[in-house]
Amino acid sequence: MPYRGLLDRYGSLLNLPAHTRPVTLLEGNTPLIPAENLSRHLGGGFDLFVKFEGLNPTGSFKDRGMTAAVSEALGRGAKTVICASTGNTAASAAAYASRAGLKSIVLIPQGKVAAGKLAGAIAYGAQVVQIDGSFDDALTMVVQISDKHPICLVNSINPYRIEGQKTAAFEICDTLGRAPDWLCLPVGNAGNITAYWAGFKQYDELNATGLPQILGVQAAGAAPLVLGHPVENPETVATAIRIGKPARGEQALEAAEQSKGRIIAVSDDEILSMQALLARLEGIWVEPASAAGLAGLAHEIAAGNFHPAGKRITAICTGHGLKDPDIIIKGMTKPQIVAPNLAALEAVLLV
Ligand code: AN7
Repeated sequence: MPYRGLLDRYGSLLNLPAHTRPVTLLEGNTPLIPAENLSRHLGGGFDLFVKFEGLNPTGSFKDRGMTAAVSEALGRGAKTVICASTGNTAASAAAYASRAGLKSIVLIPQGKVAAGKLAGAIAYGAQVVQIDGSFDDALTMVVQISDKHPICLVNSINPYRIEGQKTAAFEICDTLGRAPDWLCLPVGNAGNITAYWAGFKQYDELNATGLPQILGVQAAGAAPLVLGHPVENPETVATAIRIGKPARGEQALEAAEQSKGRIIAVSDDEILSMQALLARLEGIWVEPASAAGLAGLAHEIAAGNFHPAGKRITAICTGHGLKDPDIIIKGMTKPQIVAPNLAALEAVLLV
């Protein structure tokens, strides 16, 4: 059977209204990549898999929820969708809206969106509005305007986004034959952790696949769920999760508690070190936020808070490294320039 996208494959398990009209870019079906080199580097003795969500059509996991939310909006007769975004939601909303023939409007925090995301939103034809404020300000504004005008909100407050994102948990269980022992993932606005937990619970009820313990990871400068209060001016190199008031914060805490997991914070240095390690040891290049789940795992192992022996661990890498080229370019030494002849090349390579 050819692959026809997530609503085709898992639609019967998703709580979507009958009027839903599928809009798909054949999202999902992402690889669960064994990461033996990284597992060994972290001490070994456990199975580590990376669910590489950066391989979705617009380069992030947001496409799972967006196929559901835009399909519902189209079926309902919506003409315009809107979202606030740190970048990935914007690009995804813009792509799916265009495919559905809808207009998209995206609000982004000024100057804090990675180049590949902003370029994507523009390429897919969104009306992009920069807010002189944070993601949290932008989210408040899109909630207000969609309450007042016939514009469909496609942030993860929209329940169909969560329905679509549950499919990642289904895929992991289908591939492994059961849920992993631990699931590690970054947490920003907390839609994804909410969706994974709902998805694993649903699959366990249907197929007895078991439940993972969930390790949610925030950036230390944007860690409201660890601190226990909103963060007024969140700051982190991982701009995707530069969020101070997560819309689904309560549900994230519930997922951590019910799964006997936890939510922790890691520093920007830990995030960037893990981004580099994953690329160099495994050939998997992810954007900084996407390395947070693995950075959290490394942090917990190093601190002795977590004993991975014999465990099966899955880390969710939410977005592709190509989304944020600047973070690499800023830190690199400029490649050498060599005269266009063999002797010059030998002189630099064979010293
Ligand atoms: C790569 O695009 O919030 O906890 O507006 O882009 O479900 O918010 C992005 C979030 C993790 C956090 N990794 O997921 C947006 C946005 C990447 C992300 C998250 C985001 P949630």
